[in-house]
Amino acid sequence: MALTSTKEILEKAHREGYAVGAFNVNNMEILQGVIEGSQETSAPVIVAVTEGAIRYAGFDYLVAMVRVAAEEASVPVALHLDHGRDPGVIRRCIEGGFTSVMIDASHMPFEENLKATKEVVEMARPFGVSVEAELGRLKGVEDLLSVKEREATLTDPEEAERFVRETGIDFLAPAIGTSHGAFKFKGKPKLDIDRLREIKGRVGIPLVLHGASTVPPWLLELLHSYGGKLDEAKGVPPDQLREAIASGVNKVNTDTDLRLAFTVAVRKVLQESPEVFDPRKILGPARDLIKRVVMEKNRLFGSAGKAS
Ligand code: TD3
Ligand code: ZN
Repeated sequence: MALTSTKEILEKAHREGYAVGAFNVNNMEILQGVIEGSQETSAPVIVAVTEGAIRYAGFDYLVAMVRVAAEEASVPVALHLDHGRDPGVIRRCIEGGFTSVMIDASHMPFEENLKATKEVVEMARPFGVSVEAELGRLKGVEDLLSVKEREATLTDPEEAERFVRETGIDFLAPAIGTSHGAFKFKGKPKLDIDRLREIKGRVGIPLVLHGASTVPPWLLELLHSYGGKLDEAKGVPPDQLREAIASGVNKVNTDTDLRLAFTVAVRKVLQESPEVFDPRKILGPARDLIKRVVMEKNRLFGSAGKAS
């Protein structure tokens, strides 16, 4: 089928109380793994590309690949710009067939974030493209904040309410304690679920969880067994992710876990079969392991079986 509206996919998830995976893709094998995993679990799926992915693969290449993927797929597929910052890129996505864009002005002061976000909503409306925005800041473990400073980076529910009302965005990404990458927590992982519930109650639209990779121990173990090195890596515990979904998250952004799967599979072939030099024998297993991880994710998110 053709690309499906992100809003349609997420409104259904919001109504029925589950989340849909937004998986980052940079090349054909990752995309195929994401689509195959979603088909196998009958799950709707959001294909996410960043400005970095567009620089890497090229805008037209990515859009063409995702369109073909959607045409061939038996499940709804949406195409989303993740963390849009460059107004030129955002405009190109809106005009070029994306079903949603994220404007990430979360690094700006509140009023400026609001203004920049509103402008993107106005730009996107005539094209029927939906808009995600971020309020609050995602911090990594390396940012070394005190408890009080950390608190200040999390989304204020009252501000969230005003932000959604005045911008007219379709989906909100609040900061509740996650961060991007493989090193999310120094001590015990802790998401601010109470804050999330309050935000959901006030805004009443689909919420997005960024930095939601779980960094599965089995993948880390494999990575280390094939010579990779990622000591102290820590993701969001699956139980807390489940709680976040039960409390109003409807889109779960996942990049790190796919990168880990890709790297584990490539390391395995290269280490176990030194005679291999056919790219298909190196990247095929990466596609297969991504498929397996995506299947596991869709079951955890509750999107499995929700394709129709
Ligand atoms: O927006 N994204 C994906 C892109 C971030 C840059 O890699 C996320 O929120 C994914 O977070 P995670 O936990 O997979 O790093
Ligand atoms: Zn993100």
